[in-house]
Amino acid sequence: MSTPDSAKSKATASFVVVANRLPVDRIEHPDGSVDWRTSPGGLVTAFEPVMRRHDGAWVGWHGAPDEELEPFDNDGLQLVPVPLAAQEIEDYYEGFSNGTLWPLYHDVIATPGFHREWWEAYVLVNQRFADRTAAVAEQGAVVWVQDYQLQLVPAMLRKLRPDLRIGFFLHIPFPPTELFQQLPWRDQILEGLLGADLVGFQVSGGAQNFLRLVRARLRQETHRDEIRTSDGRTVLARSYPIAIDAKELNDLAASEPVATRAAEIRHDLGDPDVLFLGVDRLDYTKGLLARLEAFGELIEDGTLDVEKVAFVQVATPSRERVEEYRQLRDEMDRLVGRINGDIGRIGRPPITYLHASYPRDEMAALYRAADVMVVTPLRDGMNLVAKEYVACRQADDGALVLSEFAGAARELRQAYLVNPYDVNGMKDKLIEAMNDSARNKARRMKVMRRQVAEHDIDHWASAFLDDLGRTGPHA
Ligand code: GDG
Repeated sequence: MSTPDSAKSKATASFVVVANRLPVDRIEHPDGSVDWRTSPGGLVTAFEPVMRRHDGAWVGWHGAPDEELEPFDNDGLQLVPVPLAAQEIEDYYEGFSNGTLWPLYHDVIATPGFHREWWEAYVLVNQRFADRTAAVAEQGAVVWVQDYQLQLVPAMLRKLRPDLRIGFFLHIPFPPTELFQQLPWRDQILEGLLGADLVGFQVSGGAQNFLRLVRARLRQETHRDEIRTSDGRTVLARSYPIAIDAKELNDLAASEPVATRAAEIRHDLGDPDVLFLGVDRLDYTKGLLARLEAFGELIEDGTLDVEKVAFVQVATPSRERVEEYRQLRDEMDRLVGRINGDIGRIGRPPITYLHASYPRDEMAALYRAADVMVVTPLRDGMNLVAKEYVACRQADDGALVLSEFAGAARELRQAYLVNPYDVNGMKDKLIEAMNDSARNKARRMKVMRRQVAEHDIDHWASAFLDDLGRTGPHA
């Protein structure tokens, strides 16, 4: 596809974000014309506002196989597409990224596949990302590489462009050393990351795991959060808990249309006394099955009355070509079908299961409508949904049930914390959250709202970029 001249991008940038995906989806109109629309998802949601303010370039795959696109501007963002062949999508993206690294980094909840052809594609594609970035970055530019799909890029880029200041941020957990060492290519990954001046993690445990591995496996010297590499550089490894644009979401949730829609949602659900809500990508790390089982049992054993409560579970379609995700979808269909079939009444299905993606204002209305937000991942780097719910609760009401194993649990200490593997514990916590006094709920919510408002997305990005600015021999 050719890009109109007017939309062509300027050639280089002083600030470059590198991520697996560009933050846009392509829309093809019936007349054949093409538009790009900002796409949903954790990374994009978190990152786009920062990007706009910096007027930088974004290097990433545009989402379609076997297609080479010229760099272009969209909605004020300079976008640099990286092409991927269909086989590379299978091996690098669905394979090594989502079939090896994703389960390995999430406590091996699913079994990681170790396949040499997946690894080879990962190396090749990472090199392509590094090459494209080297071509768009100005002399001395700041480059911020994102996430587990691109862990080799920092070292590859440093080799091509030693003048650059390179940061890397991992959005998912960095695993305990025992698990990481299962990876046949463990040293290459560590060396790849060490190419950065600053390696950022969601929580300090991740940074510590990394520092331990670098010391033990690569025999590099470390001092607190600094690594002195054998080629004479200093690399920092620190935590930067990712955040949300709390003000924007707060204002959206406060708006009249969202308030009206929230009331409408409750009405359509039969005006339940208590509305429980889950919002997740349909992913085995998110703990969906155990959560719904816990809720179903509470109705089955008579603790909750199906006439008085409702559970809405939004499960956004995700990675549907990866086998484990297809299996999870079937299991969810079966479980929800069984629960609703066994204990539902006419007009009162206990669980409203929505396997779909919704616009942002609909999400805000759901957050506003829900009395108890249920966020129970088995392992999660951060979990933005938990923070989003808090940001929407202007009246300091509502309750957040949150897994101890989400990064967000470090900051949202006043949530009703649960072990998501403990179904009975979860049942107790759902009831506790629901029945707690309005006063207690408000006390907890106030503290969490302050935390989310003060540590917002700007704070996150500046903390990382300020530290990056102070690193390296460039200073
Ligand atoms: C990864 C890490 C880390 C979901 N459904 C819809 C929708 N969403 C939005 C949510 C939220 C985002 O997607 C999901 O973010 P999470 O943080 O909850 O989870 P992951 O996708 O797994 O993200 C995670 C994150 O990266 C950032 O570093 O926190 O730990 O796994 O913003 O609101 N948005 C819309 N419609 C939907 O149907 N508009």
